[in-house]
Amino acid sequence: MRKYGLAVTTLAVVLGLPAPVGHVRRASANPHYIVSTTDDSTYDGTCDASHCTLREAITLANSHAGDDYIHIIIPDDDPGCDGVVCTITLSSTYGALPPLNDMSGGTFVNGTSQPETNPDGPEIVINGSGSYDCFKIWSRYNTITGFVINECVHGVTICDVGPPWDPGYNTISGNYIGIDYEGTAAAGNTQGGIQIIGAHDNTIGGTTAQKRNIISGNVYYGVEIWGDDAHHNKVVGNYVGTNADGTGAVPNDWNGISILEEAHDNMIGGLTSGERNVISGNQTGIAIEADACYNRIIGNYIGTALNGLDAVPNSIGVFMGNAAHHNYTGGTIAYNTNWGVRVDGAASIGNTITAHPIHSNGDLGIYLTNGGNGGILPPSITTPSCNSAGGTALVGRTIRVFSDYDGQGRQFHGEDQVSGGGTWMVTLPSGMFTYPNLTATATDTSGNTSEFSAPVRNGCEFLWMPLSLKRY
Ligand SMILES: [Ca+2]
Ligand SMILES: [Ca+2]
Repeated sequence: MRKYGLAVTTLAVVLGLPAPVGHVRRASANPHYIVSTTDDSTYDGTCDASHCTLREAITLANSHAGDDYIHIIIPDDDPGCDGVVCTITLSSTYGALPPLNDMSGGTFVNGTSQPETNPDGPEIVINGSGSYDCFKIWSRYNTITGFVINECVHGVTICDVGPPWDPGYNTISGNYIGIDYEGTAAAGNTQGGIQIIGAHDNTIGGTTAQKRNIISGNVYYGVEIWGDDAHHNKVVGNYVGTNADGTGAVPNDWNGISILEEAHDNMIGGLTSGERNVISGNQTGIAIEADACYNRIIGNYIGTALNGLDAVPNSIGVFMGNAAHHNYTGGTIAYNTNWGVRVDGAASIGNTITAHPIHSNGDLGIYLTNGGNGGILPPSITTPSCNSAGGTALVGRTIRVFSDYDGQGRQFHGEDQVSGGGTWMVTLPSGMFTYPNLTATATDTSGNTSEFSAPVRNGCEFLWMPLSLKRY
């Protein structure tokens, strides 16, 4: 898989040249530390040709001002290597790895420098023995890529610990976090996969397959974004809760992604297919809670496999509760065993849901409860036909019309804003509705979106049935 740049990187190391990242830098100013052993129990504080542990390399990169590169090139006769992967088990003598904390420059921690031996994933396993945090970041512009990160307490923690540190602009990409090196079975971190606490502008994943993280099998959550200084983080292009093929569940036992405690303006997914996360197989796919606001969930597959078609259910697709407000949910939400989207609580308001398709969820596609989204009522479709739907609603509301086999939103057909006369109408430019039932949602000017309306037949079953049957 992600052997991008390996040959160049390895050559660069041999020649003492800078790694192929960033702009050209003087090698002498930006040392490469080459980790050469899996044994974390010996620490002499130096990295040389005879001995360099990951712990030593991180410590030296921190103390050296400016950017640094840590490559992993462990001989295959190292006792920690089995011919497929090399496992660095954190020592009980030293515990958690030291945080990356050099505010004068970022550190690029590169597991992809290890020669290819594992056809199913990264070659270097970091194992926290179930007792220790593994990677920790307190500073800026760091990258962690190309690792299997298993059985830590937290796999990766990006944490604001206060001045002089300010964590931001870090990248976590191309890792297996909480799942084994074959990408098929849980080897969970005992609290969670990636934790972003009070940190901003970090990127989890990327838009290419090489940058995809598989974040699955963690005991509580896959990714947690926490605190009012946690903003403008992006989670893009990852598989969260599935195997490495994106075809089956390897659940994060609680939430795939948690956004909470006033975290705001974070982006899960994006408008391009490369930014899409597959968030499936978890207890709850995405949970936004505790005053988290202005977060955007766009373009993801939530409850489906990589192909967007097969079911890999979460229990709940998206949960917004406990005063989660003014968040936005789009994308595909299907096959979740309970609700597609649940908005819960009287202070959970202004949450706009334009997601489609939403279909085949076990309970309602959109469920408002305990005053969520102000309990805004869906519109009634009073004039259904083969190619149009209309009705009445409060002036200013935006009505979105869908068709479905059931009462959700398998196909989006268009929207209209309720006119001064209190009426709305969506008319297809051509053809007729895709599925026999019509539903609609209403969104008010404060951003609250309703449940789906009770489904009504589209009024052209006589025409629709024969056309539909031709497909089977
Ligand atoms: Ca050493
Ligand atoms: Ca440094």
